[in-house]
Order: sequence, then structure tokens, then C-alpha cells
Amino acid sequence: MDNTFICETQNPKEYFDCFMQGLIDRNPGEPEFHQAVAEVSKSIVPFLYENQKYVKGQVLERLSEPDRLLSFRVCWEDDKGNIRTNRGYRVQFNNSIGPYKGGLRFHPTVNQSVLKFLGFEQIFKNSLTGLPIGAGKGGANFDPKGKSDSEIMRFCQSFMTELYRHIGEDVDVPAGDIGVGGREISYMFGMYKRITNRFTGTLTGKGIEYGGSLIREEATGYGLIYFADNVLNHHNEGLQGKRCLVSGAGNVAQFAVEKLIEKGAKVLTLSDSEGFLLVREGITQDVLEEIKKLKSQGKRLKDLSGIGLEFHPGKTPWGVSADYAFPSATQNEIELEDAKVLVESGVKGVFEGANMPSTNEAIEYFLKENILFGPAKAANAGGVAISALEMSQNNIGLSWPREKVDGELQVIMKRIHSTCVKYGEKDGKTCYITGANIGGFVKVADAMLSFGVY
Ligand code: NDP
Ligand code: 2IT
Repeated sequence: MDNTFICETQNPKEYFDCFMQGLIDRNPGEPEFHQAVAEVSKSIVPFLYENQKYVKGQVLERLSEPDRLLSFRVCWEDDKGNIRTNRGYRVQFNNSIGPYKGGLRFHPTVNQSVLKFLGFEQIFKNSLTGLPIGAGKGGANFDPKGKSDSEIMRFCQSFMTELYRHIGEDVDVPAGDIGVGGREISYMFGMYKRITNRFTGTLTGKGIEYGGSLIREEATGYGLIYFADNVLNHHNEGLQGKRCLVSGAGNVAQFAVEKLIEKGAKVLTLSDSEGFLLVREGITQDVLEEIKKLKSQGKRLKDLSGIGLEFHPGKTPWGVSADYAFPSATQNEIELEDAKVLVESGVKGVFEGANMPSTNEAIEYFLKENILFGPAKAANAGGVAISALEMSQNNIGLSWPREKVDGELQVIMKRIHSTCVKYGEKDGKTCYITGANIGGFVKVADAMLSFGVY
């Protein structure tokens, strides 16, 4: 069967169904990828029909096919002397507006579908930042949990002995994501530098001593709260005194909590794959510092009951009565049933720190219930935005002060909010999903059309 058919119809709904059927047929067994494309296409297709050049140019069909998908063996030796084999990937999705850019994820659930969903989302997110960055994503099905520091080092070094030939400061610039933070970036950068014998800004999230940017570590979490603040202000609301649920306990979650505390909000929860931590009186900066310290020593949230915190094993935070929720762990952590629980818990706004934490059914429910919804592409774009500023600083050989980078982050998140309003406002109401998808799409689509057909 020819599954690269042209969907010839003047009806946007029929076009959506036909396009999605072709995508599913071409990409069997990739449910996360189908989900991400369906979510974007739902809001993009009506816009395509109002702007026929995109239909004629088959832009959606071209955008949903990665430029290139690399997969490779990563062999390493564990502390017991066993030889271990993992699979590494890099999806170079689209470089129409800049070099491929996006994180590396080390997690046992990593596969082609997960990385294609993440790479696809990155196209729109990176475009929304207003900065010249294309889209990519990569990683490995490696589980960092329980590994020694030496094992992590050997894995990162082996991973880079293949990845290095595919990346470069004006080709593809990876960074961190789940399971990849400052330590892993350092091991990978060290090996990249050694193999290529060049000191370039080919990775972001680097240490401050060797070309990293101040505020990059904080940027996704801080940016999430700046974005939420913009949305709430636009609706004459604010964070002061509001009860907030945060899921996850990693990079994004920790700095989201820090900024929420600074804004006067009361943060009740954090979570990980084993359960959630409830702090009824609200997490203070002191408690957060203690959590960060224990986490950096490899401790789990459940070990924190030692400092008097309440841990609920096997549960998610969504049933705790609150005003706003910030899912910041992983994809599909809010299914339809969770969405219903959140609304019953009194939650009036959901701002996505993680990538695609809500299923499409959960999103539909939030919209039906008039919940303010800040989608990941807009809400968590602060991390990659500051990565782009790290690239700029590396290009000009300068290191900007903390206040300057934080100021830029605030300006970027405000601009993303304005773009969402520009493209998502209808009948005096803003749909941030439509706004983020169309706002991210236009620049990339126009660049692609200007290049002709290839
Ligand atoms: P970290 O590895 O620092 O932390 C991940 C956190 O999420 C951990 O607490 C982890 O718990 C939890 N988690 C991961 N997988 C699952 C799961 N299957 N079920 C329940 N909990 C889980 O990652 P980040 O904070 O960097 O990333 C979190 C999310 O934010 C991801 O979706 C990522 O793509 C997104 N993001 C990250 C950016 C960044 O700059 N780092 C930028 C933009 C988005 P446990 O330890 O138990 O696994
Ligand atoms: O999902 C993301 O935007 C990231 N993991 C950050 C990517 C980056 O290149 O900084």
C-alpha cells in the first residue's frame, strides 16, 4: 500500500484523519510519536486550510518526517567487569531555522518512539523561543539508577565515541534531559574535546568553568514559573499564597519549586517513580536545600522521611487539594482519570514542566473544564532558550552575568506568552495550545517553503 498518499480533500477534519492514518501506517509501533503529532496537527490543520500554501507545500507531512535518525551500539564495562550493551540514538529532526538542538535522555524507557515525540515537540518549542535553533533529541536506554560514578563515566565516554561524528557547534548541539545533568554533560564534553581536539560549544549545560552559562541549570524550572506568572497575570490572577502541586524531583521540579517559593506560593508536593512527598505546611527554601543535598548524594524521596517529611508510596500528588499543578516528571503522567482527580482537587491551572506530561484525553478534559492550560512547548522552553544563549556566549567568547541571563529568560518567556496570545486568541479567550503550536509552526514552515523542495 502506498502510505505516502496526498490527502485530497477540502475538509480540514477529513484531512486530519487522512494525514494521521498515513503517519500511523508509516511509523508503526510508535504511540508516543503518534500522540505528539496528533496533538499538534489538531490545532495546525485548520490554520493550514486558511493558508493554502502550507497544504500545497505538504509542510506538515515533511515536518513530521525527521531529517535523519541515528541509532548505534554503546558498549561499556560495569564495575564487576561485565560487558554491557545499550542502544544510543540521535534524532536530527529539523534544521530549517538553526542547528539541531535538544537534550539527551538516559532512561530505560528510551526508544525510537519516545525520542521522535521529543524531537518533534522540540521543533515548535525551539521556534517559539525566537532564537535560531533547529530541533533534535537523543539518548540511550541506559538506566543510571544504582550505577557508580565510574560506570556513569564509562557509559558517557563510550556514548560519545560514536555521537561525536554526528554533532558540532553549527551542526547539532545536544544538552541534558532525564538522567543527564551537569555530571554527564561534563563526561561527554571531555570525551568530545579529546576525540576532536577542538574546544567548541558543541554541548550545552556545561560547567561554568568550561563555557557553561549561568542560570542554565535553573532555566527550565524558573522559566516554567515565569510563564505561569504571565498566564495568570493575563487572567488577573497570581501565584502569591496559592497552593501548588509539583511532580518530579529532578532538575525541572527543584528549580520550579525554588521560584514558586520566591513568588510566595505554597508548594505542597514533589514526587518520583516510587511515590510522592507531601509537605502540608509548604516546602521552605531550607527544606528544599536539604532535599537537593540528599538527592545529590543519590538518596530517594522515600528516604526523606528521616527529616520529618510525609512520603506516600505508589501514589501521585494529583489528589491533594490545590490551586495549580506543575507536572515536571515525565510523559503521560496525567491520564484522563488523573485530570478528573485534579479538577476535583480544585486545581484551576496546569502548567507543563515535563514534555507531554498530559495525554490528549486529559488535555481535552482540562479544556472542557475551562482549566488554564500552559502546554510544555511554551511552558518549559526556558531551558533550551538559555542553552541557545550559552551557544551565543560560546560563539563570542564571553560569559554573561547571572542577572543578565535571568533577565533575558524573563523577556523570552514573556515573548512566548505574547506569541501564544497572538495565535491562540479567539472570542476574547486564549487557547495556549493553539497559540503555541501555530506560533511555533509559522517560522519553521516559512523557512522550509523558502528552501524549495528537497
Ligand atoms: P531529571 O532526571 O532531573 O528528573 C526526572 C524526575 O522525574 C525524577 O524525579 C524521576 O524520578 C521522575 N521520573 C522520571 N521518569 C518517571 C516515571 N516514568 N514515572 C515517575 N517519575 C518519573 O529530569 P528533568 O527534571 O531534567 O526532566 C523532567 C522532565 O522535564 C522531562 O519530561 C524532560 O523532558 C523535561 N524537560 C527537561 C528540561 C531540562 O532542561 N532538563 C527542559 C525541558 C523539559 P525517578 O528518580 O524515580 O526516576
Ligand atoms: O526538552 C528540552 O527542551 C530539553 N531537554 C533541553 C534541551 C536543550 O537543548 O537545552
